[in-house]
Amino acid sequence: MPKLVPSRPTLVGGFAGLLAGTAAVAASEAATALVTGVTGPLLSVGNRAVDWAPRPLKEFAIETFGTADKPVLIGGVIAAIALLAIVAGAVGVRRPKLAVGIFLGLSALAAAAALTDRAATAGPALRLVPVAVLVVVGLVSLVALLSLLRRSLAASGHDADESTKVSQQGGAHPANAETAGPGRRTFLLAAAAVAGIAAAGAVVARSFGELAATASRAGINLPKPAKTAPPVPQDVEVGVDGVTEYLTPTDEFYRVDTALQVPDVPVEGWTLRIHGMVDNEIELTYADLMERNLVESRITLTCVSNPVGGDLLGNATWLGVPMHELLAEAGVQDGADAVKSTSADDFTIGTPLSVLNDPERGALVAIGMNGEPLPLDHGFPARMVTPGLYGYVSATKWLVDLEVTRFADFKAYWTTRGYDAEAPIKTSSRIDVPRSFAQVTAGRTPIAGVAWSQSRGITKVEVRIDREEWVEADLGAEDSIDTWRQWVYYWDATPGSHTIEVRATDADGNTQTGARAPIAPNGSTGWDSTNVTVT
Ligand SMILES: Nc1nc2c(c(=O)[nH]1)N[C@H]1C(S)=C(S)[C@@H](COP(=O)(O)O)O[C@H]1N2
Ligand SMILES: [Mo]
Repeated sequence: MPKLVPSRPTLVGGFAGLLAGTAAVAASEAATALVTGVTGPLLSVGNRAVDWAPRPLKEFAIETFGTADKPVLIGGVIAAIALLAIVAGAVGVRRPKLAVGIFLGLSALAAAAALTDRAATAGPALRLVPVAVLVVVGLVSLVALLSLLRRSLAASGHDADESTKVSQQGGAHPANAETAGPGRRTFLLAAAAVAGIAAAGAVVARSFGELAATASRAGINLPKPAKTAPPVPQDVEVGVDGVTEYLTPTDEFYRVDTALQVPDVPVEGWTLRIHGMVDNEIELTYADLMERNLVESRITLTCVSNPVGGDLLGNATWLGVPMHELLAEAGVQDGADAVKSTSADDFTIGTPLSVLNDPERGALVAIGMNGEPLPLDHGFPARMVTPGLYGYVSATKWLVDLEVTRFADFKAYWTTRGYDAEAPIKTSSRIDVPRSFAQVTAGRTPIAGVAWSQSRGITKVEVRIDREEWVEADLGAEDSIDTWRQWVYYWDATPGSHTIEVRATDADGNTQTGARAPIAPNGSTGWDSTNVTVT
């Protein structure tokens, strides 16, 4: 039988570590899929990383990767764990206790993350089930593979504990050692068994990973609204190829939140509690909301992290219960000036009470988006939608709690991280066509895009070429002051390279400032611009 005396014990050790780590994580993710209300090690460690990450890093991630920030972060967590598993295996050939130490350290981290995970709903004992599986599968695999390696090294005359004596030439081992020690076959069989556990774990995780909320959502038939949104005016679109669609398809709607995996919130058992400085505490079920006065309205949502020219905004038709009606029913007491809303994953938002209480403003507790129950990504079963305020101060997804209170008495998630407690959306505009560095042929060329100033409305959009005079663009029809407006300017393009800029004016007469401001602490400012070459 061929002996397992690896020519590079460290390399084989690293491979064994990676294999054991993969099996441990896969088995643990499988356990996660089988137990409801728990978060697996990859996601819970990722969630903690999101919360602990310094603000500039989070801003960088949102600005750079946008909605793809989550896969990027999970990829980072996987890479870091894989690296540590390889290191543990590599050092474990000589120092198995250190390998076990590294592994237990990682397990302790996973346990802490699982216990503190905001998205998990199960109790502490259940939350530790995936971690227990991680520890058992990981330890058994790691120790088994390493001891096979070490025994064969020892048997071949290499002293596994003294690296200096290990030959780097696998073929040249002493003949007298060939009688003892497990062979290459035994190690490969063990490795194959560990790989089998990893594969089985992945299959189970995939097939049983569906969230309870997915099934819950599939069973919902939204009632007809008591008040439907008026039809979209004929000419909201300016008819130029490449301009952002007036109504954003749900699957193209931007997503921004701190949850790596959507909180699993089936309507069964879900309630919305309204309390704090109110005369009557209310607790509403999903059925209660469905039976209420449901209104439909189109509102353009915007993220404070949207950089100048960015696409972290979208326009949808929302179906929901007017927030002011719920607050009136609870009976708001004197002295309150804020509503602190909390999500199922313990994310918090503070919103001015005056805005939510204003029937004209039209804030909703929404349960529908574009004719369907809210998608999981966008807050199923219920979320806030508030015209005119950036999402981080107005649009709580997976909403479970509304507390009438005072701004002086609490700090919301992003407020503790240096963002302003109040943040109205700034009047802004974006050039969609021509794209930057586009090749344009001389002659009549549409310059077009969108402009928004939710709760005030856009009254004017101007364009300027090569920093000359501002000229007025044509506006698409206004649907409502709470939605964006398309605009177009037909330019007689002349050969050469040109800079195009845009600015918008709202119904209050505010014209967008050209002064550049970063997204923190209350939203970017500056004119979007694009450079084109005309031939
Ligand atoms: N629970 C929860 N709700 C949240 C957030 C979050 O991180 N967690 N992010 C807010 C932010 S910053 C924005 S811009 C909007 C985005 O809503 P969308 O993902 O449906 O576009 O949700 C808001 N609601
Ligand atoms: Mo946001």
